[in-house]
Amino acid sequence: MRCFFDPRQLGHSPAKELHNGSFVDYAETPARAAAILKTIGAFEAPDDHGEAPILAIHDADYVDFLKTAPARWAEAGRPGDVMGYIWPIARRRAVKLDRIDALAGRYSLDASTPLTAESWSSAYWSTQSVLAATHAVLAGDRSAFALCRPPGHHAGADYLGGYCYLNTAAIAAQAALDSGAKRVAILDIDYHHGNGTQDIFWTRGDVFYASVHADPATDYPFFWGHADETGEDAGAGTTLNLPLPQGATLEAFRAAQASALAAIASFEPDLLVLSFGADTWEEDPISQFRLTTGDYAVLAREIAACGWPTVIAMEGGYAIDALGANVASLLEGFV
Ligand code: SP5
Ligand code: ZN
Repeated sequence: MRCFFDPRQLGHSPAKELHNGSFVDYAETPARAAAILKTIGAFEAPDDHGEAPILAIHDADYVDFLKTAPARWAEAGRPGDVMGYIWPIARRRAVKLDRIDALAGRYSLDASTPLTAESWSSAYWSTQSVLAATHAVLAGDRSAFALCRPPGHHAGADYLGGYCYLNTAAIAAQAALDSGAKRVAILDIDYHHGNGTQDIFWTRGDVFYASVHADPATDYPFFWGHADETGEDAGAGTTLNLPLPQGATLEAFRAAQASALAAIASFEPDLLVLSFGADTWEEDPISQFRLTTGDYAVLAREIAACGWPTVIAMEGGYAIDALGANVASLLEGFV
């Protein structure tokens, strides 16, 4: 299977995130990607498809914020990485904002996703990696893997969050549609619900979003991923959320994934984007499922058996010592 990654994806390395009332070391580190690179070995650098596929999903003013916020933060005399501290909850409206703190709140979901001077470049090349994988699959490969880092599924059209800045899975799905696919499905098996991906395609009937994840009653992102969220307007019925309780093992995960695959089969997609997080692993430091390394090959074989051309986009997974083996197990199940 062709695997894509650009070394510029390593530059982004925020220092701290706000977690349960304290600033703690940022969990989404360059060492994650390095561990996967070391185990998988051969990666290709992606071609540059430019900003158009990004702007097909993300608002231009948000993209401008990602590029310019670190310099504006420094100009305002702030130390460290860009982080919001106020969010527009009540009576949101399109006020013209200039202050960096207002912008940081306007364009973010949480205080655990800082921006550094390298973030734009790393997020940009993360999307180029998923676009390269998408074009490999559109050209006839059965599957391709993009080592997306930073990850993407918590980022919406105009907001960052959950260690995500640009929604790689959504950008891949849209690129496939723009290259002639009629319907695309996204299966999200990261531990966390992909609120950004769901939000982006909420009212669209040409993209089916199915997610197996930790129940948002107990886990981030709390406000999205509940079973009664099924989409609206043209997207009514094209969102499927399958939350599982903490402690879930392969048996429960596999049954939920089978439900997702059956729903996707009824949708008859031309292409599948798999948002893959290895944070479902039994000893992940921030998550509470109990999948083993071998379980990823089992799950992958069941996805591959459906026969859809598949773009695999890396999302979370924070147990660095096991990350390479967990990704290798998933990829083995596909070939
Ligand atoms: C892509 C992805 O998996 N994002 C997950 C974001 C979850 N954020 C909430 C949990 C944060 C836990 N942070 C602990 C840091 C310890 N160094
Ligand atoms: Zn996750």
